[in-house]
Amino acid sequence: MSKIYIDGKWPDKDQAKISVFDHGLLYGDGIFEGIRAYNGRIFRLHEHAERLYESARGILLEMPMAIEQMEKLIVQSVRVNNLRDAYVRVVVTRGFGDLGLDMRKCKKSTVIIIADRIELYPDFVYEQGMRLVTSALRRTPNQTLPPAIKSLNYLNNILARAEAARAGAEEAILLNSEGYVAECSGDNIFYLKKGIAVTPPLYAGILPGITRAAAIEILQRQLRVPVKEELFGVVDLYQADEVWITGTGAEIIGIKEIDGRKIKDGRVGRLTKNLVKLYRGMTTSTGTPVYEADAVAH
Ligand code: PXG
Repeated sequence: MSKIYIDGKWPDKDQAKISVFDHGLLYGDGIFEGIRAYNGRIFRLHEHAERLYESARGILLEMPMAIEQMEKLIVQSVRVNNLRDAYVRVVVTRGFGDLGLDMRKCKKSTVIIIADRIELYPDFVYEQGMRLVTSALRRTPNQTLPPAIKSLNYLNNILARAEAARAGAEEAILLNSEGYVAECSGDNIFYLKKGIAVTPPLYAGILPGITRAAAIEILQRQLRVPVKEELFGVVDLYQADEVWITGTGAEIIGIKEIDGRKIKDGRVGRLTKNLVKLYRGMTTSTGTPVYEADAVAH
């Protein structure tokens, strides 16, 4: 039975419970991270921890431990469950309070760390590409709760994803309130046109994806492809040479169709295929070791 970290304890999965008065449940008042471990190493652990702590600062949430301690617990969550490939979900909520909105009633935040096996997308998705549709919902604007904060309020994204599924697509594109492409419901987005890779800038109102940052590094350093962060519309995607999405769960997936329009010949592009391969090389050869044997092996 897998063990879950909750506030200093490691109960079994079926005993891992929180209060119905937790403001994470009552109001979605909290933050989270989704992190992966590959072959006994946690990919970009420090970047994920930093984003978690930035999210906490953004919502006035006091973290009950130092970031170094959090990183140790994340490593431990993979180790106590004997996993080598894992998906780690860190959730920090405002904690137990009363039924009002007042966060001062919540005396201590709740920290939950779940390390589990990961559900991968099937191989054919990487080989044949994914379908996207543009959602009628807009990405929550920077003027409200900024998308850079990975908060527990994912309902907008969940509804966009459901809309995509009902239209026969796997992911939804969300435009920002000005109508520029922001990102997908749980992934960032890129396109390639005439040898230049383009992705929305952070000010478009997006989550600063850790996979996005890794993809930019690979494009610039290994593939020598220039990357521009600029605003664009959905038509730029329709007319692109290649489109791909990036995310911890998805890694890098090529897009074959958007809103019923084929991207080029409707097949995953050559650059996207190279990116997928190089990203896999990066995830399996770098990262924080979970077990001592992996620490000395490299
Ligand atoms: N945009 C949004 C809105 C996200 O939630 C990403 C981009 C990609 O970021 P990273 O750092 O992962 O490259 C995310 C991350 C899942 C899952 O189980 C993934 C996310 C959120 C919730 C669940 O795959 N996304």
